[in-house]
Amino acid sequence: MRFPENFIWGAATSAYQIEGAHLSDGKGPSIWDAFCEIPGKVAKNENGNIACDHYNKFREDVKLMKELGIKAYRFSISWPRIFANGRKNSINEKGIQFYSDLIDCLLEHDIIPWVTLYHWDLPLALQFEEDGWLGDNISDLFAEYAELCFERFGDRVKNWITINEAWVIAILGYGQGVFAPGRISNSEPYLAGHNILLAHGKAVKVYREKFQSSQKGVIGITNNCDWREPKSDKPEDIEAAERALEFFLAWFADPIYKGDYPEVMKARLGDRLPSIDAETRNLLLGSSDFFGLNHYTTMFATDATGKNVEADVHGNGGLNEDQEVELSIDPDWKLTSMKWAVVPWGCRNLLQWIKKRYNNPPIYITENGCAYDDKVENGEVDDQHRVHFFKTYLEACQEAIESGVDLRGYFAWSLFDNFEWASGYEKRFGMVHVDFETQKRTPKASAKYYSSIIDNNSI
Ligand code: PNW
Repeated sequence: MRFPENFIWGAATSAYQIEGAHLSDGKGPSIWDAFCEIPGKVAKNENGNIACDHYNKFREDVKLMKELGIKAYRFSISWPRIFANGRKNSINEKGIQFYSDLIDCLLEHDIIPWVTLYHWDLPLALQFEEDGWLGDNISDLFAEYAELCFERFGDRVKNWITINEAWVIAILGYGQGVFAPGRISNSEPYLAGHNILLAHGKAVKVYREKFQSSQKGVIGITNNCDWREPKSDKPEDIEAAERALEFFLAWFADPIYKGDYPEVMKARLGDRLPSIDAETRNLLLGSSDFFGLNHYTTMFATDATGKNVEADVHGNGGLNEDQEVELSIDPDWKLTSMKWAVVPWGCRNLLQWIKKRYNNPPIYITENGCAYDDKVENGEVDDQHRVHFFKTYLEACQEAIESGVDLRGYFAWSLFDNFEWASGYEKRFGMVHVDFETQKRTPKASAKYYSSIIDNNSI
């Protein structure tokens, strides 16, 4: 089966993970620059100071994308490269020039830019001065930064993503403290999440009021969600899986598609979950032109009402106590080097769940991919595990499309091996291998496989 005509085939990256040049040409520090300085937060105490040196190598990187036949490139803009201290009074023209040149270079190669405005690298000054995503002003400051981007790049960028993965920012950054800014709390994630939604809503409002009709682009948000499969067909396990999906994806998608947080979250979190008043409801409802989805893995869900589930690698414990859901995996499932299970049918089920809950929105998978311990041998990387991953997940996408899901595009994560946050450089997600000593790029077998899929518009 072929994919729909005009299906968007892309690859994705993010600023801090690939650019390097972390303080070059007037860029200010971000919370990730600071977080990496804390011993023990990142594997081997690595950082994104150089990463793939994409800031200096973007022209050859775009050429490589063209050779691979990539049609769309999703990258993110680093807020502190644009406003060094996060505010309008610290505008950095050299940083703006970098993105402007990158965008021009992409367009010259017929590659469509898909731009994410926030992929986790908050200006450090705003962490100190505004308490990061907990602050009352942060959403307005984000909207001002977004406006500058629309102004300077919107003549050429027609696809905007406001925020990448509100769940990760809130839970991993403010709940578990494993990502910047490293806060540990069982209430702050819900306040951070709320302000992230406000930031998204305010940026969209600016775009729609001042730019959208003349620039003719689209804007939306990307959220991440793993699939939760009921462990048994007992009603309480079916409910537990549903509850887990509501705490994961509906937390951020319901306000946008239904105008309020899920009932189950309101009931279980009480005062910890800010409420959505009429004004906020208006701001958020209908504020995404498409449903951006990042998806990586699947777990079983078992009802754990009244049980004390111990914290473990499957994400149990901690904040999950609010849900009373126990997570587990099937021992037969194959794992990637992140220990994430490869379960393509979970991707299909999740797409169908979104279709049903949100009335069949246009969906773009803005990230999907896997990490493996790839090695260069005789100048080649034969990553057959990743080839298999893309093949089976794309087959699952086709099944979803056949069942009526309006899936319009797919972005592989990631174009390059890069700085994998708290895991450092050891976890390789790229279709293109990067030797971080020499900065040599080597397309893996999966890159060639992905090229052929794009060429044929079918698997
Ligand atoms: C996403 N989790 O992060 C990000 O958007 C990328 O920057 C990242 O490189 C990629 O996925 C691979 O990790 C996630 O723990 C990080 O559930 C952690 C989780 C999910 C997504």
